[in-house]
Amino acid sequence: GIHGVGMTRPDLVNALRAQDGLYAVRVADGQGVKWQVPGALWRMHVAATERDEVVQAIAAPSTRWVTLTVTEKGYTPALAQLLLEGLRQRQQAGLPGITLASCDNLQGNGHQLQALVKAAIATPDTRPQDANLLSWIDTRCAFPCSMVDRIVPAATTDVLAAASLALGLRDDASLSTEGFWEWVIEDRFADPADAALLQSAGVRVTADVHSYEEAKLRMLNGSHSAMALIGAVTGRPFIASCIGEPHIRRFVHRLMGREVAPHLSRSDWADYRDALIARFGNPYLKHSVHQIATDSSQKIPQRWPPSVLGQIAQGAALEHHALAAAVFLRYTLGVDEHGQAYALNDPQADSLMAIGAAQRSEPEACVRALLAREDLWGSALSDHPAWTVRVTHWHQQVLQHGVDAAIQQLLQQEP
Ligand code: CS2
Repeated sequence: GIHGVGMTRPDLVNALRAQDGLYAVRVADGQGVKWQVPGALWRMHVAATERDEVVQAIAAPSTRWVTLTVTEKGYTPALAQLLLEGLRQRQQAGLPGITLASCDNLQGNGHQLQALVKAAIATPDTRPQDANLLSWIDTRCAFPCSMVDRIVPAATTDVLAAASLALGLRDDASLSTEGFWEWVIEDRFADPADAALLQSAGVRVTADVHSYEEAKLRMLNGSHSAMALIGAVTGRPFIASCIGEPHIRRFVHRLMGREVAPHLSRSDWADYRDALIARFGNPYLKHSVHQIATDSSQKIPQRWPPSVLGQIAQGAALEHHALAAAVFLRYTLGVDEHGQAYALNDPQADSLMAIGAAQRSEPEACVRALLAREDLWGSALSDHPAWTVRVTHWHQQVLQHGVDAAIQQLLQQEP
């Protein structure tokens, strides 16, 4: 069973408790539509208000794994302290170690989680007995890297209505997803026997998660972020509405094939790209562009700069990413091309909007200010002259002619 933990908001946990942890999942794509009711969730708590229960759950003798899906910005010292408290109790009770598996879209997510937890021990107020805790974690616990891939948009009222129709009862926690799923995880577990268990359920257990991670982050998530920003600025509400436009589909196809694929270690990238384009077009997934544009400042660093740097190293064109970065700057205006206002939902919203505010009167200075941000682009790419020139060019086109015309121009310029 799964003991589900919401980090802050009680609404989902409350809805699930009222339904005994049961909820409907619509699995729908070109292959058909089916409903499932997973029954694995048996307890639910909110970490912010029920901390003791969460710590006790981590420390419970029956607990074998903690998986984390807390989004890019969720890897905070507070998360580390929460995990650490549970781990400390396990150690003191003489219990076995556990596997802590990050499932977030971060490169080397297991390494990042492990570093975060260990850094939380090595603080100035470290208790002397925590020296043992550190070595207990190193020897008994495991932090495998993993790549999880399944598109699961936030539920819409459409999905809730379809669920109540299919089930014949109200379900406030139903979800819609695609048939495709892929979980690749590093063969590094507190209990080595878990490898065979996962494999028997269709999970790929391997020593090399890296090549799957980088392909997914740069191809799927990189395209997602580009389309999300394009959709937000042009007023197209869903990923499927973006990929349904021939010029955007060609743009995304070329972004992946020309600028991302050359730097991947995964060799079956062409099949992967084509499968992604089909998944993006799934008409059942009303995947909001504003949902994906949320926290862009936390997502872009994993998704775009590695490909751009790869292109720069080879002296190759980076036009598609430069146009996407230009659209990101345009997005910070908070109003689409039809005059419709939208909110930037991002921990960096204030600083991004401050950078972008004057872009109509001082476009070049605004591009430079955005591209100077090391937290977004990394030290190697921020302020890079060739990149700055191309983003400045596409930003001018976007402001003068609009995003669609800029994309068309890019497609013609390099057939
Ligand atoms: C999306 C991902 O919201 C986002 O940033 O790019 O949640 C994406 O849908 C998943 O990674 C698909 O596996």
